[in-house]
Amino acid sequence: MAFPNTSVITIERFIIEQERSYPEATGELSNLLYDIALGAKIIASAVRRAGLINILGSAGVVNVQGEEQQQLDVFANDALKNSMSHTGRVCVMASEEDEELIPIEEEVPHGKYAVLFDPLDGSSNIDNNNPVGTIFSIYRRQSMEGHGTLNDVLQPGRHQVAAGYVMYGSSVMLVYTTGQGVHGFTLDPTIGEFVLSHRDIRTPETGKYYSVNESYFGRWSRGMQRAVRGFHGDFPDRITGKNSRYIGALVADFHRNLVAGGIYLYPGEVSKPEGKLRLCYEASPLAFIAEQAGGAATNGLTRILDITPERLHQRTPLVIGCKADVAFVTAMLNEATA
Ligand code: AFP
Repeated sequence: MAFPNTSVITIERFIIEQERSYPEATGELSNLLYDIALGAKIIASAVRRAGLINILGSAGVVNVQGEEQQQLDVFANDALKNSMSHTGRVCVMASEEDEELIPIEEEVPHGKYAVLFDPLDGSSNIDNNNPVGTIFSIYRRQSMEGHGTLNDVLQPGRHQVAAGYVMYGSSVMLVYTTGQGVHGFTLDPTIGEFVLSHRDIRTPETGKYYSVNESYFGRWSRGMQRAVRGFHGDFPDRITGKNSRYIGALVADFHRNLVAGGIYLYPGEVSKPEGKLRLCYEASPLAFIAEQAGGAATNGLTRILDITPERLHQRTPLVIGCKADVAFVTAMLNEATA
């Protein structure tokens, strides 16, 4: 009989080993990452059972983005809050599903980290059994003590100390960076642990896929239209044509492109230049991961990690993926306005 491998590297072991290279580390960030991993396991089990126990469907409330919330969104939001709120490691949280900051209760010690998350991204995929994801972003607090403030969460993305995502797909994967490369873990359901499956993920210089919702083509600027035509193969002297892949769940599209090579775009429209995605909950954390893997992320022209958010739910256009492909989009946008 073949027994499972007993020397697997769990996420816990990996984080502890990474922490050893920082003698001054207190272990608080490591513990915060386990807290999030626990929240992710709880969400994963609910996502897996969603079809079975009939908790699918709208919760009947509309979130701050004006979108109808699914019940699983509410559950995922609560699971993450509950996995972090009592630990004393966090001073404040912010969620894509909550209009205001999420304070930490008075009687709980207030820690040194501010955490932002999109608990269930791509939730319109739930009803069709397609992948969904969680995205998180961690900053060191700016305020000195007590309750965290808006200044703690409205920091430019380059100040992140960690960021990651969880993809609930054919398997559940947690991918994160603390600024020492990007590492991926797959949930082994038989032991209930995330085990190291993708060490030091590097994305190619240029990719074979492009991911964008082309039904909006007519609403984009001329420069953006030309960039996407480049991906069709219309300018072979500038860029090789790519294959189109679009799931409509950012985490799933981003993950494929990160590992296999590609670019994801969610452009602004001429009449809605800020686009759809959220800077703090989606663009900044994934930009940190993309850069750590050797890729790039811009709003078309400006590096995402250099943008200081002014509002919690601020939106931004997003161009993210392989470096040469992201640079091509910037060049096409600049040429169109020259
Ligand atoms: P939902 O959470 O409303 O499904 O939105 C998902 C998302 O924020 C992101 O995950 C997708 O890449 C993008 O929006 C899809 O948006 P379109 O349906 O406009 O292409």
